[in-house]
Amino acid sequence: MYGGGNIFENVPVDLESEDQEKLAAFEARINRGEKIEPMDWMPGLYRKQLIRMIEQHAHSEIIGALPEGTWITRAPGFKRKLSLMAKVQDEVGHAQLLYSAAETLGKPREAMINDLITGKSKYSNIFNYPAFTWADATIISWIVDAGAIVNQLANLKGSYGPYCRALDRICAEESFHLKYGHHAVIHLATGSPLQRKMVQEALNRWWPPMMHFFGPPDKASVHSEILMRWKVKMASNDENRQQFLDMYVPKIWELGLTVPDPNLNKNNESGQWEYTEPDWEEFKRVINGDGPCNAERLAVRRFAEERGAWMRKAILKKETEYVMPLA
Ligand code: FAQ
Repeated sequence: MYGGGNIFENVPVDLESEDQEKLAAFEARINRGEKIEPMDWMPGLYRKQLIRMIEQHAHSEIIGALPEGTWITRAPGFKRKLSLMAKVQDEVGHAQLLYSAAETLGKPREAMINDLITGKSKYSNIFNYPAFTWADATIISWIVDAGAIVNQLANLKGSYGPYCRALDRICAEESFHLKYGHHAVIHLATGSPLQRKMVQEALNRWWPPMMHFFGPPDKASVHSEILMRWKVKMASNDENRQQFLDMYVPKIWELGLTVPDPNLNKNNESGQWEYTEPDWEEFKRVINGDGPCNAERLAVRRFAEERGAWMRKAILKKETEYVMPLA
């Protein structure tokens, strides 16, 4: 809908061929804590990395609406239905904010959606797993949102203005989701033996993908070094994983639930959590399209894209001039 073309295709992405004076000034601005805005000079690699990351984040929000979305009609009671519907709607809204932020870097929204539905772009591993029961939906709303907040609260202090402003609003909304999710999990965890069993089983299912959620271990992370140097990522994958464990394992235990990892333990000397390394081969398969629900998730998006085409055509006037958003 916006965007004048993919300017990202024509920019250099190796730092040697950048203007070294401009690069030094750019890095000095970042080190002073200034925000970089869309029309400011930036190295091609910064642009490319931001598009990759923000676009994947936007796709994750839109695909992330699907596993919970299927539970709206089956949520127990009117209040839960209302809350879940509002939450799912928020997630789709987050995707819109993020697509706008990515568009400021020059990649049109149509190209991003196309890369999603053709399987070219990645999105979060976690949304490729099924939500079998109502308890799965509550665990997503609590635990997955918790992980998302840990990551995004760090990154909202980052260097790219439009992304940080989008994250600011997203985090405020996510914190409502987290409260709703926690409330729904407490209800099940303090309910009948069957409800407790249901929520424990759901936690067992979501724990391994949740350990993957923060990305590969730092030593295997491809992009962290440059993203942290340029203050796009404000905490490493392992730091975020540790912070999530620190904040949420005690809350899970408080509810009398167990974490399905016999080796999970906080080492009091190092202050670090020790855990069983999740299956990173499974992670790779899932993020590369071969998880339990990848095909289904993309089929839903493709269907939505095809069904909505007439509407987009109808509302776009031929003479409209499209501008790149500055978000
Ligand atoms: N899933 O070098 P790194 C949400 C890929 S929003 C899939 O460490 P990086 C809201 C990575 O892309 C959740 N792929 O990568 C919600 C790269 O592949 P590439 C999403 C992953 O970028 C809640 C390769 O592995 N959040 O949940 C994952 O430095 C409830 C190498 O990895 C964001 O997107 C993964 N988990 O760090 C909605 C936040 N991890 O591109 C509904 C912004 C890694 O070279 C319900 N993103 N990969 O082909 C980030 O903070 C970072 O991009 C990371 C990954 C931390 C996700």
